[in-house]
Amino acid sequence: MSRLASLAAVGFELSALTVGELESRSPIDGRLLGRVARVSRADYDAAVARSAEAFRSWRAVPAPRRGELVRLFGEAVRRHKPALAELITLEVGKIGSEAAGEVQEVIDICDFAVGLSRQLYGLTIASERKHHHMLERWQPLGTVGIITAFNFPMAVWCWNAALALVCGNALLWKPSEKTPLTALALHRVLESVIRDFTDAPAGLSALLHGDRPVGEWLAEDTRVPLISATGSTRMGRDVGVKVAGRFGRTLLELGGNNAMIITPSAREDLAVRAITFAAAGTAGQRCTTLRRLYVHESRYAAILARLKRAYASLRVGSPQGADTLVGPLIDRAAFEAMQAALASAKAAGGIVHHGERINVEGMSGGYYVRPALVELASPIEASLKETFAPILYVFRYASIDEAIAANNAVTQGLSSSLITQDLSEAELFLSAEGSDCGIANINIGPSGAEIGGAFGGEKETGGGREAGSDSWKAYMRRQTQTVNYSATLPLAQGVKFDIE
Ligand code: UN1
Repeated sequence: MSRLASLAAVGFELSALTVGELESRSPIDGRLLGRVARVSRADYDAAVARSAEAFRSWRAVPAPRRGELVRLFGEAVRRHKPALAELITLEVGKIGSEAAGEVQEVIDICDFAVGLSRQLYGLTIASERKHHHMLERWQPLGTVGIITAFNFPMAVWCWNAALALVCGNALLWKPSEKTPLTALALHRVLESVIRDFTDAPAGLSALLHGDRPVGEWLAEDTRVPLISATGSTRMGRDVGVKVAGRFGRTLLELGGNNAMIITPSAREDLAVRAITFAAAGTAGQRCTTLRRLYVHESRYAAILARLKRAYASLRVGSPQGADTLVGPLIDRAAFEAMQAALASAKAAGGIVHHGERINVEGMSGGYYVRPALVELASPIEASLKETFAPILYVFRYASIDEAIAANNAVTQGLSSSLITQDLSEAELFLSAEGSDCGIANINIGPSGAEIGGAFGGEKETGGGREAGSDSWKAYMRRQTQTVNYSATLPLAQGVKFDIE
């Protein structure tokens, strides 16, 4: 626990978090970590009003100066990195290197946003009228509501928050009810930076603890022009429809059902490592987790044998153990969903390897499993769904066209990958006739994306793009401006409208 001590400087102390309706339990052993209060409707309304007020002054602060706030936040996160990572391990059950990696993702997006704060580029456009010019400018949007999932309790918020801040917006954050403490600690770091920053208004960012109703309040609130939500497709459909009903905007990052294709020329060691990290890493609880594997029939037996060996020796245990690779599932419901998917796969004729619960000494309150491999002849209901657990469905294929069609034959469209030494196959996969996902990788698994690229996916994944590239545009209002510096008023398209 001692690593958490640095967070006392920003007013976060686990031992003080003893009151409130929301309980945080560690997936490591089920132990109660702390409690926080759920936000009431009145508190919620007050926070939205404060954020609207904060937005009015923040939007006028020059963007590079807004970037300075984000730079200072990134610096503070660097200082608290060990503590924040420890908290992720405690509350989400990620192994040390993955927890540290998540905090690094927070730092990286801050750095990206700082650079961006001097690059919110618009366009100049040629006008058809003499002595006129046109511009496209990007303006701050307002308050951005950010709804995040348990599995990336810091990074996904920061993809949104860092960009939204440099774009001149105020923030409201509804974290997963499974990870209130991680959110609280990170938000306290931001609050401490805001407090010391002269140009930052007090209500610039608020944390709204709660469950479903808080998400609904945000979705229905016309004072919040953009809702960025990460989570299940079911949640996204709900939020998406509500926000659309009031003509608000959404940025959705929903379910994934990501595939990998192992071609005849694939390097075997690389493939096995890529598969195992992407399918079993983070205990299968990433949106980008590998869930479907298509192996060319000429390689099937060998790859499957290697995978079975690798899975049998995967070190499953407490994420605080130095050499653990697979920590616990988030909770009992996740374990039950996994077992139900495996049972239905078995009933549908699948051959299931592993997937059983593992008893870790002294941690009977945690749900530890050996990641599962399921051999299937063709898709079944379970393989078309996203079960947030380490289950990899393995198929064989004969032709590359068949494999690409199978990659695309699901309702989700987040990430995809192909392992090959064959240039034609790689280029086909990356072409218009290839993967239909938001992310397509060659010789890399579908997970573990860098923040520099736009992150998100197609179809039921929701269509939103976060983090790098030009994702910042989602957090701004596009304005087309036309300026006439002549003494007359020529009309566009040659329209005549001469008055007496
Ligand atoms: C998620 O699971 O919602 O690409 C985000 C990855 C991470 C982010 C995952 N950088 O796996």
